[in-house]
Amino acid sequence: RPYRVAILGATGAVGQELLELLESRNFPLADLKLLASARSAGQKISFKGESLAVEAVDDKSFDGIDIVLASAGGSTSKAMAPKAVEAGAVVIDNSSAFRMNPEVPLVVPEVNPEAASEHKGIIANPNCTTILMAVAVYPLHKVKKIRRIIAATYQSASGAGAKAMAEVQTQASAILSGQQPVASIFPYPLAFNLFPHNTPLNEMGYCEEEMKMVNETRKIFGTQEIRVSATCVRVPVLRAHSEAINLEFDEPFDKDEARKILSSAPGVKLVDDWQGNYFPMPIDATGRDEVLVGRIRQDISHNCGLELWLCGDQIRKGAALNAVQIAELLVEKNIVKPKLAVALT
Ligand code: A2P
Ligand code: 11C
Repeated sequence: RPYRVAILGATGAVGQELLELLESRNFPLADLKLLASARSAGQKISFKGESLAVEAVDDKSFDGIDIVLASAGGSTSKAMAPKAVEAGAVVIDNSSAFRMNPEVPLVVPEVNPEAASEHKGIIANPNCTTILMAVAVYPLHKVKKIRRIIAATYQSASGAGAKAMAEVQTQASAILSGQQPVASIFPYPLAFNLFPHNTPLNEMGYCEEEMKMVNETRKIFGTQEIRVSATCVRVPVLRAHSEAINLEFDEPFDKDEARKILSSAPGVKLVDDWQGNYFPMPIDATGRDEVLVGRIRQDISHNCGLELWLCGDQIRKGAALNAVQIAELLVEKNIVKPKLAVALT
């Protein structure tokens, strides 16, 4: 049956992509409600040739809604998701608010679709860097167990939202016309620069983004055994993240076997042209659904090691597409309503 869907954060970078995906993937919609902050109330957004007005979210916004796709930040999700669940909706939440809650499935449909069946009203969409890495490395982990992952990320401005994307463009124009770049969303100018991800650091010196890659990967893969260490860096790219990934397996993993596995892995596109020296680039990943993977090579420093490089659209597979795929999974398995009638509050 068609579903009544609300997008919370409809005016944001991810919200806009959610609209595009619901339309292009022909999601079975009975009704679409666009929610954001009071700042955007009344703003018109076109969807399937119709002009829809954005509404300011409040406690009553979710009456009659079946599915909420939320991407309006952690504090908004914390405040609003329980209200939506009380109103009978399932919330697919793109924020970090509920990801590590043991009652909340954390789902990448190519990796752990079965986890969605356990939902009690909220399903969390993982962090973008984690999603992109999981899609690329899980097909290898299924064949031979990964013992350790060392990742370095090159993250686009879009991870910090639509205003951050605009800021880096304004900074670039300022620099090119001989003016000083101004940073307000980011702590430093990003145009013609890069800096370590600016989320808070823990006592070990890892930032939140790095710890998300550690903890979320373990939850999605269903094992605490995998050791993960990451260095996350923001780079002046608009909307696709890149990651250099070193994998250590329990036993040697031949690069040609890895390439073969990844050439038919769901959600992956192999871009591994050694003759042409052509490998994934953010410019090619932009606007694409697949995670581009290449430079698959034996690690010369470890006989059980493999190296790979990936790029993926942060707004699309890193956020909006993964959320819509989860919604499609719920529809396909007929589990939009939780199995237990116990709402998570
Ligand atoms: P608004 O445009 O009204 O501020 P992005 O990640 O691209 O910055 O987008 C964030 C999204 O979250 C926007 O749609 C924004 O709406 C929405 N948002 C931010 N704060 C709130 C809030 N307190 N209540 C509802 N929506 C919010
Ligand atoms: C970034 N990955 O690129 C972040 C954005 O936990 O969903 C998303 C943060 C999150 O800055």
